[in-house]
Amino acid sequence: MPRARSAVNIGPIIGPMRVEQVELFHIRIPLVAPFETSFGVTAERETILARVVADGVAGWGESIADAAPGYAYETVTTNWHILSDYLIPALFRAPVDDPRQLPARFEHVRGHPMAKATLEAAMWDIAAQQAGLSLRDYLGRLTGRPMKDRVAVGVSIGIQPTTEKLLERIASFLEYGYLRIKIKIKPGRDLQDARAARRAFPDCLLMVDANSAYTLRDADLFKQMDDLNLLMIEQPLGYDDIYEHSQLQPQIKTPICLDESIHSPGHAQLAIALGACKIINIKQGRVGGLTQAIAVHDICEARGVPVWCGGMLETGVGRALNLALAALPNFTLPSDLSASNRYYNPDLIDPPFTINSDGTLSVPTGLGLGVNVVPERLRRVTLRHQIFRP
Ligand code: OSB
Ligand code: MG
Repeated sequence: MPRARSAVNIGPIIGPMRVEQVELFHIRIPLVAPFETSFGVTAERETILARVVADGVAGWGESIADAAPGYAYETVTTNWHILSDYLIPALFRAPVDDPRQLPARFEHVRGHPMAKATLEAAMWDIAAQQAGLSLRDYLGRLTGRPMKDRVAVGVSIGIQPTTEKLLERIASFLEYGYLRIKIKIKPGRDLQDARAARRAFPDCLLMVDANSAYTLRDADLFKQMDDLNLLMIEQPLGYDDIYEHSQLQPQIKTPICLDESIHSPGHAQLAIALGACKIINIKQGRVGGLTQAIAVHDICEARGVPVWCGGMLETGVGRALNLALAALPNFTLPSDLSASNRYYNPDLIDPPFTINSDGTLSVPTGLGLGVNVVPERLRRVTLRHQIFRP
């Protein structure tokens, strides 16, 4: 039986964490249905989980990298290499006094934000547990900000075989309680799907995500989308572009939201200063961890740019971390945070995340991440396991 995360006894808010052991698990877990984006189809989620032990307390982190470099250059294999050869040794080098020191600890590795974020997540889980707090309350204490109890959630719907099938999927997710619908688009499956969705569901919060499938030459397509009252258009242009988005945004009324292009607080500043977007999707793994994610949140808030939490088909481990992050006040738009059963049956954690009747997910209140990994389920999906010690 996994140890329940409940009884709370308040310790120091920040104390040194001496890392004794790190375990990596390369997992492959089937999705309840294949997920298609403009960059490919996934039927099984492949990623890495890290379990870190410091001073006898175990914390968990989940990578957002996938088997293939379709969304970003990092993969399970590059993460394994960077973690085992650089980041884990850096964690063993000296105690960590505060999880917010980790971006500096990992600075000698350029890039590889997803690998860095995986270990940082586990350290945040440990730090919050040592303080006797849920991660949400721990972040609230460190930032001095009011944290939400519940996070408004939307669902991301992959490209469907037909427009009719898409409309059926939207109807069932709205029925289930999701507050916002995001549909994936790609050339040939864009305006027609978006128009059909808007016609069938005139009042729903609706948005599209192109995952970088277009260029500035497609500006007319996005101008036509202005008639559909979309909440936003996510990442229409190049995955590493900010400039061309700044050329597109003034040509359309619909807000552009950047996802793939934003890897740091500096990118967020640049994108906002250039007028490349009006909204930012924050994925802690894409920006190198929770510390940087909070920095992006704060920059956006100071400039009046709302944010929401993106997802990468996380298991309950990554979902729990995302929920604590999305409890920050500038997460004002519905996030890509679904119930566990949207992607997994069963999830790796117990109990699973379920959607509340008001279209929210509750932020866990147990110690740290507040979720328990079921060892037997983890064992079943693990392809490779390695233990590292100082
Ligand atoms: O672009 O937001 C994206 C999933 C995999 C890769 C990229 C993206 C997505 C999603 C899924 O949209 C969001 C979720 O986890 O629910
Ligand atoms: Mg996206």
